[in-house]
Amino acid sequence: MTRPRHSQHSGGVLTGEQRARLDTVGWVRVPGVVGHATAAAMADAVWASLAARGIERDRPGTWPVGFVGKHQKLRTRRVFDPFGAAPATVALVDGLLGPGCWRDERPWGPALVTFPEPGPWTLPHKIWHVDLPGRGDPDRPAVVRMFAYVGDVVERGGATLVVEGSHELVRRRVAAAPGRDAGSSAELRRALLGSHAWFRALCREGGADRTRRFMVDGDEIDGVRVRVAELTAAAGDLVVMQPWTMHNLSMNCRTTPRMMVTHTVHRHGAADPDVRPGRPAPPPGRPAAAT
Ligand SMILES: O=C(O)CCC(=O)C(=O)O
Repeated sequence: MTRPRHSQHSGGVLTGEQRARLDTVGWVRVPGVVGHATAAAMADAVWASLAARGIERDRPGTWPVGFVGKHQKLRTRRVFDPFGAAPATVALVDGLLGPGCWRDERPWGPALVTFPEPGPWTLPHKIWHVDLPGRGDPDRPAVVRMFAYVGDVVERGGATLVVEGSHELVRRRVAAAPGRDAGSSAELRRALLGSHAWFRALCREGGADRTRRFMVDGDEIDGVRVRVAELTAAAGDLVVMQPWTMHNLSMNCRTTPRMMVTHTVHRHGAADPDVRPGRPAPPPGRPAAAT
């Protein structure tokens, strides 16, 4: 397998092995960025906000099904900011963007909350997307994309899904593109599907044993291993994802809501990379956000 070139900075708190994993696979977990008590206080705030909408923690009968949005007030109140203030996060972003090259003033969020829904858990075919356009220095990402965990998120429990290796395929496209402009995020998606049967099959309904095909077997494309992984982690953890990684939301077939937060930090002076994180529209056949 061709090894991607490493970005300029080392990744701060990341060990050499973790940094290599981030570059090769596209994501890495940083455990215990905030303590359990801090994460639990955030979960309490989410539940208090949901209670105002008639969704009660101790009464699952009041729970909606699937993804629930509109947590802007929590963000405005900076409920999730302890993730950003944590020394491990600061060291991580320093390591990736360079000390003094960024300032994170925006409130942490948005929150990603998915309530349980009936199974069986299936691998989605719609909504696979890349947040950023394919522009800029291919070896010096303009942003750090992170997911933070307010509660434990286990397999089949609504974790964000990523296509490992997809960031490297995009990086090569950007490196090869005239003016280092490989197009918008929608164009990147089209290009990946247009060039590789594996991506086309991932984004097409049906096919035998999709979970095995895409999450276990994966494929090798131009020497890059691609595979779908679930970003599972424990309350208080952080996952950093290479910004050109194709990803998606997933069904929560467990018994408790999935509570995560996503956040992006921008490098000073980078042209506005037009990051569009957050939840795309739900696929047909899946319940829309209840509130
Ligand atoms: O809800 C999720 O896990 C997906 C989040 C997402 O697609 C994003 O933050 O860009």
